Amino acid sequence: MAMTEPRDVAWWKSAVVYQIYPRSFADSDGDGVGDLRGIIGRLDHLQALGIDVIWLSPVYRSPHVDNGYDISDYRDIDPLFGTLADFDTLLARVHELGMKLVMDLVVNHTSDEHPWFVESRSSQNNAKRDWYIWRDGRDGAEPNNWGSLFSGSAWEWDQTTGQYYLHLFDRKQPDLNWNNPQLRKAVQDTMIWWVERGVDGFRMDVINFISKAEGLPDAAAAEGQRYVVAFSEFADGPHVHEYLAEMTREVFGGRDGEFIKIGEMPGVTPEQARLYTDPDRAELDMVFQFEHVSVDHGPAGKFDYVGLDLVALKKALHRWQVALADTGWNSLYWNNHDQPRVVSRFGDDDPRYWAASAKALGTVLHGMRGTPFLYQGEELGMTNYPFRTVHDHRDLEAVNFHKSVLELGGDEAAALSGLAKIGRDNARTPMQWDAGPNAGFSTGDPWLAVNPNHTWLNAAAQISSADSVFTHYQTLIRLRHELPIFVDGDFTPLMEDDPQIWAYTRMTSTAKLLMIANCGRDSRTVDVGPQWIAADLLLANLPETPVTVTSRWLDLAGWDARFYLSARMRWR
Ligand code: TEU
Repeated sequence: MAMTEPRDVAWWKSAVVYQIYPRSFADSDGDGVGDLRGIIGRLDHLQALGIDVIWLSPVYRSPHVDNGYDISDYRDIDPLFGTLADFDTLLARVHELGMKLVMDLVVNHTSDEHPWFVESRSSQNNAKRDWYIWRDGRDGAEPNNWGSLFSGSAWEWDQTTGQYYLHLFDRKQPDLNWNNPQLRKAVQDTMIWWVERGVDGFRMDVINFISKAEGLPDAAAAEGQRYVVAFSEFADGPHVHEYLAEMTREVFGGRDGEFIKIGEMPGVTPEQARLYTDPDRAELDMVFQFEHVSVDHGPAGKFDYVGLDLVALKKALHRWQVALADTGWNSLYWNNHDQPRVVSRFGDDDPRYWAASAKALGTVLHGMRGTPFLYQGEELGMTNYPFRTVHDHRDLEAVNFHKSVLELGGDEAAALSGLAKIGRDNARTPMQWDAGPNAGFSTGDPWLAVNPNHTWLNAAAQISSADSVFTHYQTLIRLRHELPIFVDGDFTPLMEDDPQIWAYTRMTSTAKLLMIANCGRDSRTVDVGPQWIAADLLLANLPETPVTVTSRWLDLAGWDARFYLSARMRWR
């Protein structure tokens, strides 16, 4: 008797999301910075790729200290990017093409130029004083030992009112006080304003930082350490679940299933993520965890690059697959505007292996359970930029880090090599549309240098080629839409301790899928067991891959990656 499995209908479970970093995507007016009209002119690229949802990094009014993650007006578009009318045109066009649009919501902090903060800092008695986190100093110094994620103390002294304010990021990004109910209401009203404008959801920036530990206690410090990035005191704090549930209730009411709610959560554990994404709790739909993008960070922090341990990378992602198998949902990503390019980081950007490794990493990630995210240029296999001096970087995180290394008498060469490998500007170089001047991104001077490899690595070259990285991603996206096993199938890791082979299975009551990838240059012969004999090849990244499995031994070339599909009854 045929068994029909009840299918979970949440629309975002079979969707693929594409992130646009507007500043670097497409420039329509030649000022060297991407803009909304530029995006409108390139929507055909996204439609051809087949994605379902666009996540737009911030386009609100901002002084752009952190490229728009420092917002001074939540209800307007920055003139750099266009106007609200341009935004409405973009949204309408996206909807006409059958796609959805998600806004970036940065509400752990605002810009210090936001009118709320301008009021808050005007006097200790101002009605909005309590919308931010103000404290007296302690023994003539900062209120506690918390460090900013962007180097130095997390506290800034305010001369006018004689207190310090908290900023987990830059001093121009003061943290909001979510314990204040009026502030929470103001944030919810802003979200409702965008929902009424027609947006389809939110990607919420560092949303697990909004509830700080009661009393803002010192964090445990190592010997001689002055400032500590105190995840233990501000991540997943005491009221965060309550505030998110309230937000969902107040903003979306009973309609929350129509929207997508994504939480960016540095330091989140799988146990916490289960709570955030448990549908019965109605908080969020999925979170961005950071474990797999931290495996190459050393003891001295993210720019202390220690190289890739593939087993650690596999185990990090597998742990999340298993932890959210029954309750909750994963997001799947290699790249975003904060991460270096995956083909240079976990793949092999030597021209001989570049295409195969870009496709192999796509295959590994898109075969997993969760909602896959692509970051602009990832569908082309864009690589890291050859950064040399600190002047090549624009990102304040890089500039601050370099400065603090010099101040502390550290090793500048090591700092620069860490920045070149892990720095965020790797992701932010302009999108490579064609081989022409400035890669077709802008007719003006781009705000950040274009990667010199755009002469051969660009969209125009790939769209017309049958076996490009782009066409491989087209197929990965189509498979997720067409085959329920990618959405529903149970996940089981294989050969977890193998330092070169990445393999897992997905299984439903009727079908079984094998993902196997050789994450290295050397060829390997791998025993996959007799149960895969006669399985059909669903996708390969190299030419002349056998279309059926004829032996338990598979011969894999360097960076060979495959999906095999089999009906389950075959070995019952
Ligand atoms: O990032 C949060 C975050 O903690 C890191 O990923 C961040 O990029 C930093 O490098 C930590 O070392 C979010 C945004 O994605 C990022 O662009 C912003 O700079 C940050 O929040 C502040 O809004």
